[in-house]
Amino acid sequence: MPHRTITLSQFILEQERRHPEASGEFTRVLTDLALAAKMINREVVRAGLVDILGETGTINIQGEKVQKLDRFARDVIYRVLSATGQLAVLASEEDEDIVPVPEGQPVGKYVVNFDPLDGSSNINANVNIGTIFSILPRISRDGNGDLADCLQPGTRQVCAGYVMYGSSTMLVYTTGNGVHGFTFEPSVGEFLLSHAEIHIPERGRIYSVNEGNYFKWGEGIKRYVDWLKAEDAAAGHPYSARYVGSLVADFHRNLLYGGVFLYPGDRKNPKGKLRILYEAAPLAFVAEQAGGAASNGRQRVMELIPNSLHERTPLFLGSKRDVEDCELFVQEKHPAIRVDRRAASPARTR
Ligand code: P6P
Repeated sequence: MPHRTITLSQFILEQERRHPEASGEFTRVLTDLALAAKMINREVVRAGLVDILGETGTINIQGEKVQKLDRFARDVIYRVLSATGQLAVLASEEDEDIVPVPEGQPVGKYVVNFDPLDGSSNINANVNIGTIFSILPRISRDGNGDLADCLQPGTRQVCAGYVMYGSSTMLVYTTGNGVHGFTFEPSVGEFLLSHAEIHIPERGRIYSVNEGNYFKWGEGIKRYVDWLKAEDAAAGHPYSARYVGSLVADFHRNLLYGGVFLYPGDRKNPKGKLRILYEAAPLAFVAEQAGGAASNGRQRVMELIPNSLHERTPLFLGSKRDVEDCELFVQEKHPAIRVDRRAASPARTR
């Protein structure tokens, strides 16, 4: 059977037909996000040329003010999405407060929380960076959306995913019916289905964490990472350490190969670095739909209800069994800890 070329738009329509209960106009939002991603991709892949082109490393939008790439990405997404009539309100990593639909534009029934260009500090090193998005139904009744529309738990998401920009740009998303990946084909300007029904292995052999923070972590996470690194053939340890420092790139690799991404809290930042609304919750939805898990060490990330737009959370994300092990270490309940303690405690003399 020759491989069928399916564009993202064709796939979305097929999914709507197959899952009429899940279809909603949010698919128009998803389609428009893909358009914005193509526009961002064009600039991101050029960014490596800025020195050669003598530009200032910023984007000159139609002769207007020059902008940093992440601000450019935010404006493209805002411009494209706010023209659809689907949105009630947006929130982004680049905006301190919620972003209403522009005056005079129709107000719709969806909310988009997004990180326009996560990891953008890596751009000059030509490391993959990404857009992370989360689409939710508004809860307010009418008029412009409000803060409460954005501050919903991840379980309310109707769609979530990410775009990873690089030599091969991909869009990966879920609407609650599995996880599907599309690779951008510049020659036709389309995202083509390349990874249908992505499933993350139940257990991986990779851990991704910035070990430079090790001495700031709590005992539980220290013990967990030490356990992963210790020689134990029966447990398949040591795991391999893989850390790009770009969330989308680290998550995407672990999604395909299996493994666990860790961004723990520490004594300086008890809630860690990553935000619930537009980093942890959307990737948690993708991870769970691919058969994986996402936890803050004690609770599903999907159930967290943020009190503010930029609220952070410790994030343990990836293969189900690995996230479970991590939770047990954080909660001091993992059987390996008891064995470790028995081994460490001196033999009792009568
Ligand atoms: P650290 C990039 O700045 C980012 O927000 C994520 O993409 C990435 O996972 C994390 O921060 C890296 O943080 O502290 O390890 O440099």
